[in-house]
Amino acid sequence: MSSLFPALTGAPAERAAVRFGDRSLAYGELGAASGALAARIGGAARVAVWATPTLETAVAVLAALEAGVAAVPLNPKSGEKELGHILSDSAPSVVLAAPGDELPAPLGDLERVDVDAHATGPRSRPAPEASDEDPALIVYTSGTTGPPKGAVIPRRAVAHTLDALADAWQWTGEDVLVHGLPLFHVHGLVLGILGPLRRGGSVRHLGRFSTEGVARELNDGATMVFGVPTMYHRIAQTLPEDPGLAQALGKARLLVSGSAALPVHDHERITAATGQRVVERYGMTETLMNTSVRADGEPRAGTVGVPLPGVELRLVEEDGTPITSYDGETVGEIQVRGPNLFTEYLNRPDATTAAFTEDGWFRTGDMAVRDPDGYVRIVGRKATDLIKSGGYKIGAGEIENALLEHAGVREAAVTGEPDADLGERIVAWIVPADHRSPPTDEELADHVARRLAPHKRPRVVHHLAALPRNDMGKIMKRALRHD
Ligand code: MCA
Ligand code: AMP
Repeated sequence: MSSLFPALTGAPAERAAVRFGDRSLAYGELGAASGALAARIGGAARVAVWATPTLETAVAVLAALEAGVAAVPLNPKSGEKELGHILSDSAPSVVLAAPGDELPAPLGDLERVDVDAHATGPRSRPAPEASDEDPALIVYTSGTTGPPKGAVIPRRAVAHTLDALADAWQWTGEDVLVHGLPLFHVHGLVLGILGPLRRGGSVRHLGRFSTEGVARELNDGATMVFGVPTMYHRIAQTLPEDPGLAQALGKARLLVSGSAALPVHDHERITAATGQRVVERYGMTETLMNTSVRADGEPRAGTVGVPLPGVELRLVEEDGTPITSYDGETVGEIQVRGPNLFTEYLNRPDATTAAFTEDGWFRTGDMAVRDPDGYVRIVGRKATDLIKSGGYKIGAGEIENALLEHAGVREAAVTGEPDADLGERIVAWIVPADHRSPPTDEELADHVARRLAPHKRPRVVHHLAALPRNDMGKIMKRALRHD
């Protein structure tokens, strides 16, 4: 297929491409650096990328895609158990990392290639022999039970979703995006880095999100902001005491929120202070983007807009019958079909088969209604064992297993509860092995952070004498209460 990023060789060499803090690359430099690395890794089956929020990650992922090699982005804060699982499951032949980055033990046996973000050389390179269906990325995503699964995302899905968003958002090479999202998930990496580069525009990454950083970049010519609801909530909280932030946001062409629902209250506070309406889009690691409120459409807080071009979307009843009435009331599961979809879960044919209907619709597990004009409103989720915290999807089972590996824990159950900042926070219910000396909350949080990842740590821990169970011995999570 043709290059996913024609601007790497075609845009003026001096045109701004990516910036992280005070380090930046223009298209000429990015084309040279990614070209040099692509030549080095070409022929590899799969490479892991130590996905810190740096220029090196952008260069590494572009190089892999330009070489037609699948990239597996790794969360640099992943704990040893999670990292070990991802590495043994995806079996990359090398790991790409910034020079000087210290890599933890599970990566010790893997060949390492240091990314030279300032390598020089020709920008032109032979077109990769990869086809549209070849994998571009393998992104790990949590399920209700067991370890995360690797969603295999083909090149055509990346191209399709980015071009559909360009249509919905009137996104062009003139846009300058600002964000502070992590680069090991679809939101920050595919939309936030690959998106601007496919358009021939530029992105300024904040390293880590801050309202000051967003205001600074908008005052300095940035036109779009991408964030998860927690980030917009923090913006809404800051606005009353920071008129400069309101002014800066007022200059943006488009503010986009996704990864979880943005509460209507936060929509309203931002609009009241800035005159801007935040646009929501709805996606998933497995499907990339499905719907969005369009830049030229009617903004409507509490909805995720309409299906993107090329995406088929339907709601179905519990028994699989499609719901045909758009009455804003009848709730069904969202199923989607189209070129935006992943191909499979790596090494998990069972899970792949279960995720699709017989006629090829992907079951999202999200529950929604449709307004009479087709706007989609997400109202919930089928699985209560999936928690969305800070925009991260976290499986309760994964945390329960990690907690049970702690010597001080006899039984464990994990739930999510509403949190104004994070959307949901992780709550652990444990039966200590010894009630006279139970593990401290901090010890359990550290244990989960070290095994899995810091964002998966329980924020609240309750101690119980026993977990409520039904006659079959199954934990009744709805009966979990703290006295
Ligand atoms: C705290 N920390 C710890 C511990 N406690 N580290 C180790 N052990 C501990 N016990 C560290 C954390 O690593 C973090 O470090 C810092 O302390 C603060 O942690 P935390 O409180 O968790 O962070 P936060 O500031 O509350 O984070 C909020 C956030 C974050 C910035 C909004 O949740 C975030 O980046 N969310 C984005 C999620 C996302 O991109 N999802 C997309 C997937 P440090 O500060 O150094 O990091 S969904 C997707 O892709 C689909 C397709 C879609 O639709 O978009
Ligand atoms: P992930 O598996 O981490 O890619 O997260 C995908 C999930 O995030 C979806 O299945 C939805 O539940 C949720 N999600 C993404 N965008 C939105 C949105 N705008 N509103 C509500 N939920 C969303």
